[in-house]
Amino acid sequence: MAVDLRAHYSAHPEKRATLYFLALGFVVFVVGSLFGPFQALNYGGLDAYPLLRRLLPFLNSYYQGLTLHGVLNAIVFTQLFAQAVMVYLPAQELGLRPRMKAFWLAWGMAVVGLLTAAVPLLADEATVLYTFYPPLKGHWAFYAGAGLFVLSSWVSAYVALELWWRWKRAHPGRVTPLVTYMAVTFWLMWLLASLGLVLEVTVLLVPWALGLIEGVDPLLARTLFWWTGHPIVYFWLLPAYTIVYAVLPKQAGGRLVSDPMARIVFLLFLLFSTPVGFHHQFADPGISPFWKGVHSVLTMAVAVPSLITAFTVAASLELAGRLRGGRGLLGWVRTLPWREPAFAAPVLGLLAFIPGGAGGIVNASFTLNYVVHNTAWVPGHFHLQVATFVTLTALGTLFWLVPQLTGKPVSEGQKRLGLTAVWLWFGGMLLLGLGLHWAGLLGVPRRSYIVGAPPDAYADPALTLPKLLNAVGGVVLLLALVLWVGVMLGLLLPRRREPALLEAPLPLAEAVSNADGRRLGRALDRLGLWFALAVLLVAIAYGPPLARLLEQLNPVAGLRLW
Ligand code: HAS
Ligand code: CU1
Repeated sequence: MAVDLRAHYSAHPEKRATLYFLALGFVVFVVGSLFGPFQALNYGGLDAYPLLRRLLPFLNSYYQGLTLHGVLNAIVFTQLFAQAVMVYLPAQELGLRPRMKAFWLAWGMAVVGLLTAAVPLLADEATVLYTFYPPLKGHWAFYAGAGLFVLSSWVSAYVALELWWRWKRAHPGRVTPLVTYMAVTFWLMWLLASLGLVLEVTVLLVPWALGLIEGVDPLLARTLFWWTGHPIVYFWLLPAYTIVYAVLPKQAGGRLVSDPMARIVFLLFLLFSTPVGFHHQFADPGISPFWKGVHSVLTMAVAVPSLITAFTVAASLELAGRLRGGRGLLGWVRTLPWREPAFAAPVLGLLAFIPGGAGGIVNASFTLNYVVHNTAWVPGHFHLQVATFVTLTALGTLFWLVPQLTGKPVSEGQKRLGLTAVWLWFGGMLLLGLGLHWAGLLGVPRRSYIVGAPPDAYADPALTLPKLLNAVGGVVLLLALVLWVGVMLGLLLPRRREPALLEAPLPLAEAVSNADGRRLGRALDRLGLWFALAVLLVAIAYGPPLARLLEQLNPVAGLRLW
């Protein structure tokens, strides 16, 4: 049967906008990921960068590629995915049409911001890595573009919050539905969290890069950066958590064991995500150890919602496995739908998230941090977190979301190939994660073109195995990426569409215990109050140390090291 796509999209304009965010996000993901294997080979002791330079003649150095990799994969891809799902999911759940002008405005700002930042990045005028620490000084267009890109997320926040306000007005006294609750806490968290970065870029970096002010205080800039730089990891994480709470139990054939527990988790992220940034600055002078200690303790608090998630999601999966007939201590694991990439991808990601999270606790421990800080251990940590769990969940999501947005069916062959790509990605990241952690413990620094060092610098025989793991991991990941692109083209290029897919409802799991109609549910729903508390915590954790930094400013002129 022919599908009148135009009519469908005019009834559901949010689907087209969501598709635009996803499409841009995944193109960026693929481009950014191409640099990764070459960096892994560097950490494998092999210099493959000249080869990459032959393919991409604009590339002047390892660090230019590394900047592109970090900016595109960590900042751009993750935000675009969040802007797609954290608006689309609540809109579908509530059955409301988002304010489409604002939805498109967010997309337009993201595109213009991305293009503006891309020009200096490609021209090697902003090789400042994705943390752009002063005194490294890039072209103003990079900072302005990045700032505009981040500001587009504020427009997405408005679109999601407006949906919620509209629903609340129409349903006085009702408790917010779960996915919308997750989206609202997520966007509130991000509004508070992103303030540091927006201030850093607009007040310090853009005027400085334009020559309007002569210097910038590096410590102040770093502090504002990490105000956002830690919670940004939860900005990447929570869309994936939303999916593993709200959708995964359904795909597993079961139910979410506790809806109130899921709400508590998101509320804890709203409260504790931001006042913790000093755990990235333990080694920075000029911040009192007292405040570093406070942030270290609060970091332990923000690990709690992930520990609760481990319990709740595993229990939901066990329930599903037992409903499918699984018996015994672990028999239920086997009965889960491992052949479905939409299921396998996030679950494999969750498995990698366990060692990644344990490493995070090590990082957050004030004293242990000195052992691992600025070593390859740190990229090992975040490749398990964002590059494995978050990315695999995003890849898995496409298998049910793209058919719903486009009407295009996923064939059995595509599922099999997709599953292979997912396993390769998981395996490659485990090898790389292990190799980088291990090399880091042996003192290999992060962000270093180690193959360019003097020959005996990294010749310690103890490094042989971790180097091998990194190199093999990189090659496996390149294979996974190529296969993944093939699967996606195979899914998107054919013109066949099935109307039933377009009409399919969101695959949302029911919960065993609910929040609606309960006192706890109503208390958790008082989000204005909880947001005020979150602001207060940030004011306490950042107020005095920032006041101190502002009292003793030490502006320095910029450097160009590339
Ligand atoms: Fe981190 C550095 C501490 C989580 C990302 N982190 C980074 C950087 C990035 C990053 C990008 O305290 C580098 C920044 C830079 O360039 O300098 N991190 C933590 C802590 C957590 C944590 C305490 N990080 C993340 C997440 C990220 C991320 C999530 C991305 C998405 N991190 C740090 C610290 C540093 C740091 C320091 C600075 C290091 C330095 O010196 O520079 C916690 O949130 C982690 C809690 C997680 C857990 C795991 C729970 C397990 C779950 C899975 C359960 C499994 C199931 C499967 C259900 C406690 C939820 C069952 C399966 C069946 C088959 C049944
Ligand atoms: Cu952090």
